[in-house]
Amino acid sequence: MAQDQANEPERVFNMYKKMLLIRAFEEAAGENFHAGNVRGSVHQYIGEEAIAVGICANLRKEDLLTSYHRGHGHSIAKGADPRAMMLELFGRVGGTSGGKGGSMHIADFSVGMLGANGVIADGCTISVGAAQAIKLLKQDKIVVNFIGDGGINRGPFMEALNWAKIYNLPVLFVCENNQIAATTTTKTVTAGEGIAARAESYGIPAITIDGNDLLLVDNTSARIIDEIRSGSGPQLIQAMTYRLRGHFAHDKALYRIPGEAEAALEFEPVRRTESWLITQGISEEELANARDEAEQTISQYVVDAHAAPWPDIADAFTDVQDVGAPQVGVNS
Ligand SMILES: Cc1ncc(C[n+]2csc(CCOP(=O)(O)OP(=O)(O)O)c2C)c(N)n1
Repeated sequence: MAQDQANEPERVFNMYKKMLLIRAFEEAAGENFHAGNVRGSVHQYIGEEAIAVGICANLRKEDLLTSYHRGHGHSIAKGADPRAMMLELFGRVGGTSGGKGGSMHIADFSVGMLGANGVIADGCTISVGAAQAIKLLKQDKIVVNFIGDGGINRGPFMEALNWAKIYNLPVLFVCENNQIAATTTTKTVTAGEGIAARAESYGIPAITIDGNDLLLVDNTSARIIDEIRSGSGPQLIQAMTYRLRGHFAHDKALYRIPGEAEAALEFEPVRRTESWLITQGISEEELANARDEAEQTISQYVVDAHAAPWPDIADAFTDVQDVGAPQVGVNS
């Protein structure tokens, strides 16, 4: 793994614990989707955790974040409460959006998480709007937009790059390249030289890194985020990774090349970080304790989610735009 200034074992151990929390959350989300406790869809971030954790370790609470449909890890890494997130997945009172948003719409403005988004690439334009506001208000903060590799082929990505560059906005685009868009190998549907080249064609500096190398993600984003804070304008990181599960929880990923997922286990970020921590004197027992703690914490949140009340039917009509539709079922 890459080593640089910020890689004190204690800092990395804390990031590792955050990755474990995300992984335990995602395992529980998948299990509860299959058990029928979580409705809608669940896109697990398993295997990609180092990107969210490494990037967000370099953000301040007031910095802003937008995400896409695979957004649980980004929310947790930015500081959203995973208990409230679990209640949200279960559709219960106490969820991050009162149980109305579900898995693909986790938002927590109190930590700068502006929202996950089920519409591919739409987080890009939201991030640029937020960055424009920061600039107009002369605020000292930045925006990070996480996007998948499939998202770069939609128009909003191109609009966002153009606008961000023209106005020299403080935004970092992070493309998490897990190489598959749903069931399609992304490079077979992407014209040109790829993601970094596309950003560079707008005059935006772009770098491609191994997104499963937590220390490298941490060090690279520390430098780039610092540059953006100092007025460099937008930049892009392409973080190469691999999703270890299907596109969504019920996808068995039969389109994969046989043996591919098994081979990818060797490079997945949790194990790699464990190997590095061991070289730094962290014991196997400490790692096992950290894993147990993450699993127990999330298990308790699942228990809490089962026990939490359902929203009142009348609440279905609050927090939404009032277009004068009849409120069927209310007061009847
Ligand atoms: C505008 C739009 N078109 C199509 C879809 C259907 N869709 C959901 S996920 C997905 C693939 C996304 O791939 P990528 O951005 O690489 O993210 P990943 O799922 O690989 O993390 C598609 C096409 C959508 N949600 N929004």
